[in-house]
Parts: sequence; C-alpha cells; structure tokens
Amino acid sequence: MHKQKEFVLNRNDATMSKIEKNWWKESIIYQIYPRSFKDSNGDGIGDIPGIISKLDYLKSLGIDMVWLNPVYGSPNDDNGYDISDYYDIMKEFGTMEDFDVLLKGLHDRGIRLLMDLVVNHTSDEHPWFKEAKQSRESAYYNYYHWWPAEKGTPPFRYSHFDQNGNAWTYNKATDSYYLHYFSEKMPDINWENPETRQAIYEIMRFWFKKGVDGFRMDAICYISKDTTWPDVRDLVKEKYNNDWAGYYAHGPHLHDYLQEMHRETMDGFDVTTLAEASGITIDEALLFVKEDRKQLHMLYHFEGMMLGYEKEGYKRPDPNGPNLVELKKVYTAWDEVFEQDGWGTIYLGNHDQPRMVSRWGNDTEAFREISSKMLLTFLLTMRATPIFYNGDELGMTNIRFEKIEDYKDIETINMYKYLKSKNEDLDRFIKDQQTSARDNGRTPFQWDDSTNAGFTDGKPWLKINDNYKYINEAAQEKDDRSILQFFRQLVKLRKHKPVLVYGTYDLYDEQHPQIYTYTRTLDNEMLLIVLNFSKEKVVYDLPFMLDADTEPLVNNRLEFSLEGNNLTLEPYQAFIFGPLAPGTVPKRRAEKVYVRKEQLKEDTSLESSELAI
Ligand code: TEU
Ligand code: CA
Repeated sequence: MHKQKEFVLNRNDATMSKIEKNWWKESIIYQIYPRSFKDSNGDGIGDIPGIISKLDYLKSLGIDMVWLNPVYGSPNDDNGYDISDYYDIMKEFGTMEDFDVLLKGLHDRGIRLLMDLVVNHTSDEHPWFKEAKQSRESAYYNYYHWWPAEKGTPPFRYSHFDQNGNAWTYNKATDSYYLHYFSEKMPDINWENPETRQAIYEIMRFWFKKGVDGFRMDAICYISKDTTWPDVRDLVKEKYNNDWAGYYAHGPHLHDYLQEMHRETMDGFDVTTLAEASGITIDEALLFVKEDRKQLHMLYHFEGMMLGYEKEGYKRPDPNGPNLVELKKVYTAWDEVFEQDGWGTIYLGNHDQPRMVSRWGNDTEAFREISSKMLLTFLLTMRATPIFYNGDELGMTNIRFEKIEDYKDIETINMYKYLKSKNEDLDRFIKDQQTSARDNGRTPFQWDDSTNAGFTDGKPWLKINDNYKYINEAAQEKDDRSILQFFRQLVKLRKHKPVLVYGTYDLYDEQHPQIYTYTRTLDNEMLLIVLNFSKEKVVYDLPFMLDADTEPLVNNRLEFSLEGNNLTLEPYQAFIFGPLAPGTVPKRRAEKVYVRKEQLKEDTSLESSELAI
C-alpha cells in the first residue's frame, strides 16, 4: 500500500523547507554493548538471554530503537567487529533462537532493532578469507585486496589497530600482502569485485527478511579503494591533515556502491540506516543522506568527538577540557546542513568513546548527577535523532585504569606496543588513556549494589567500576530525582512535543563561554533551552524578556531565580522554558548574534549597535 507522505514546514522565513516526517527521525536510539550489558550464565560475558531479561527495563526507558553492537560469529579480536559468520550468533552471546526471542520481545514492546553491520572487513577466520589465503587461484582470493610480492614493498597504508601501524601483512602461501585498515585479523573486503558486493547484499537481505529494522553501518565510508594503489603519503599530509580516515573515506566508487546497496537491499523494506561517518566533512554529508539520492538515511559525524584533544600525542586530552564556543559551532553547523534535506543524529559517547559525563560534563561527586542531567537535556532537545549509550541514563563514569594489564581493547593494547617500540613516553600514554580510552565506556552495566553490580555471577570480562555501589539502576529506580528518572521524563517530553523533533533550531549568544542557549520553533510553539556547561554559577542576561511569573518547563535543579532579564544558573543547571508563542516574546536586542551563512550579506548592512549584545 502506498503510504501518504506527511510533511512539516520547517521555517517561517525565506529558507522555508519541507522536511518529510519519518519514524526514524522521531526515534530515540539506545545503544547496547552486549558484552557488558547483562550476563545470564555466569561466564562473565554479557549475552542475548541477558538482554532478554532486561526487556522491560528497555521499555521503561521509553526509547524507540535499540542499536545492538555486533552479535555475529566472531573470534573477538575486536569484540565482534571481526566477523567470521554473518549468518550466525556469537557462541558467547547465545543462539539464533535467542536472537529471534530478543527481536520478538523488542517488537512486542514497540521497540525497533538496529543491527550493527561490519562489511568493510571480515575476520581472518571468515571462510572467505580462509579460502582466499590458500592460493592466488582460490575462488575467494579476489574477495580481498592483495599486493603481489614480486612488485616489491606495497605502498604505505596506515592501520588503525596494527602494532606497527602498517595496513599490509605478508601471506606466505600466496606470496602477497593483504590489506587491513584495522588489525591484521581484520582483512578489508574487496568491494570492487561485483560478486563480493552481491554476497554482502545477500547478508543484508537475510536480516531484513528476519525483520530487523535497519543497520548501523560500521566504517562504511572506507569500503571503496583506489586499486591503482598510488603512494598517498603526501596527499594524506596535505589534503587530509595527516588523518588517514580522511583519505580512506574518499574512495572513487563509494557513492556508486551505496546507491547500488540501497537498490539491491532496501527496496520494499521499511528500514533505516545509520552510517558511521569517520573521515567525512560537513560539506559532503548530504551526499550520503539527501533523500532523493537513495543511499543512506542517517550518519553520525566525528567532528564533535575530536574536540578537547591536543594535536600532539594519541587521544591526548586538552587540560582545559573541550571549549564550549567550539562545541556550539560544531553542533550548530551540523544542524544547518540538514535544514533543507536529509537528517542528523547527535551523541556524546558510544563504545568507541569514554563516558559522556566524564568527558563533556563533570564526574566529581558534587557535579556528576547534575551535569549528566544537563547533557541529557542537550541531547534530547536538539534537532537530530539522539543516540544514547547504555549507562548514560545512570551517569556511569570513566574507570581510569592505571595499568596496561587492565585493558582489553585491542586499540589501547596495540597502540601501547607501537609506542613502546618507538621508545615513547608510556606513562604519559596511560595517563591520557584514563581520559580517552574506549574501555572506559565498555565496563559492565551497573544494575545494583550486589557483588559485580548485578552484571554477572562469575568473573566479569572487564573490571567493573567500584562506584557501582552507589551508581546503579536499582538505587535510581527508588529515587524520584535520579538521573534515570530525569531521563525518562525528558524522553516522554520529546515524544509528546513535535517541536523538539522537527522544530527549527536557533542559537543565541554563540560567544558565551559557559552558557549554551537556543530555541526550537515549530508553527505556533517555541521552546527556549538554556544550559550551563560550566561548574561556575552564572548570572545570565536572557535573550528574551520572559514574564515575571514564568516557571521553567524543565529544570534539573530545585533552584530557580529570574529577576528581570537575569536568570541565575547554578553549576550545570539546565532549563527549558515554554511553550512560548514565537514572535510575541520580546527580544532584549534587535538581532540574535549568531548569523546564518546565507543571511550574512544582508545582516552586515545592519547598524553595528543592532548587533551588539
Ligand atoms: O570504528 C571505526 C572507526 O572509525 C575507528 O577508527 C574509530 O574511530 C576508533 O575506534 C576510535 O578510536 C568502528 C567501530 O565502531 C569500532 O568499534 C571498531 O573497532 C572499528 O570500526 C573496526 O571495525
Ligand atoms: Ca554470558
């Protein structure tokens, strides 16, 4: 049956556009890292029956869609991102029957499932690669990328998780080198081979037919390679600022393959896709998600994730933390991209990142709860599909391992080996990793204050944060003012207010170093959001003149003081005011300070006094 399309008018000015309404734009995504969510059988590893036992918890959150990190057959060199069987479930996680129960259990509760699909590479234990590496005559040789040894040393390619940083590994039986952008146990698939592409589309159709609602697509921008294999070191330095992700995301046939994939797999299914867009710049985003290009539905960018690190060193935190003015710039610019077409997403942490509150908020005892709530308010009030990572709703924090032996992540372990071989400062590396390592985000979920946080009866695969004794789900269920309850209430608010999904976003006071202020406007409704990203108390001159008897719609603290135009914000305080009627609330100054690109010309003709704060 042909579905009637619904549209919303997005702006009331010259840039008025039509954004098509879709369920995936209205969804709130919750990411589950299965290895760390809930163990059902005491082996210390989270599993699918564990998730099934928590289905009612997921329902209680009010979220719409679960993104499940890879659960396919895998030897776990990179925790499931190295797939050896796309048609089966990892033994540690359970069986296909368990998976079917999970899928049904989610659907019965009105929750959709987004699978993680890893098709830039397979495991070296995948049958394709096991065959391929036997001989150059193997039917599967051409499923991977090879450099024949008789041509000499292969042109340098950087590998993310290789202990020598080299993406080529020599294979004796074929007397050739295979390519791996990640670890040497993760050979890159040859997408230039049409037969391989069909094999991948077959996998996708298998899961769509099973009823999954879409894919989060791992490293998908890396799939197309220039198989003339030029020496690109200078290019990477000059054009991509020495970031290999930039080069890898610009293969010659990337968009052809994505369009072919859409045609071959998605027609006839009401599904969505979320691309991991490492290496993609803001100017190119629409190439992936512009609706009539029929490629992907959503992507998540890395620009926000790069903030707060120094240029030198590996994921080395800037001692001053991320800069709010920069952060506002990034998220505002990304909002603007999707004003006319396509759709954005927003996140502050995932399985590749440290914990949200430790990085963007403040996880000291005094501020952990309040800053968690402020960040949740931010994510749930932006014009983009929000993605939460399990544990964000409890304010789980970085574990900050002090010894390399505590780490399980291949990224940290191999980078350590690499730096060691170069005689680099390893103590410094460990110190930096306490802020930035991926394992910070992967420690087991904290369910209650019993031994091992209620995660397992056995020995957890990765250490559990000691703070589980007071940061846990059970405790927050009992506390009306917990982060968890705040999260549930805000989720409900977003579900009931289309203005929070589709409303136009406008930034105010872009240069304010502590306060992030914006409005969301749709039809006759406007909401004003004011967030204090700092640990200082700020008396803030509001951009609008609110009535003296205004009460906030949302406040993450008990305190509220509005005197005239002066709103007092305690550390990390978050407010939502409204609903206000747009146009009827007087502004305290003639123009908002933030000027959109396309308006820049006109606005520069304004008197300078009109632009002054
Ligand atoms: O990440 C791909 C990617 O872009 C990584 O370089 C990522 O930026 C890095 O992990 C950050 O430190 C995806 C997955 O999300 C990640 O977990 C996998 O390890 C990786 O692919 C390989 O499959
Ligand atoms: Ca288990």
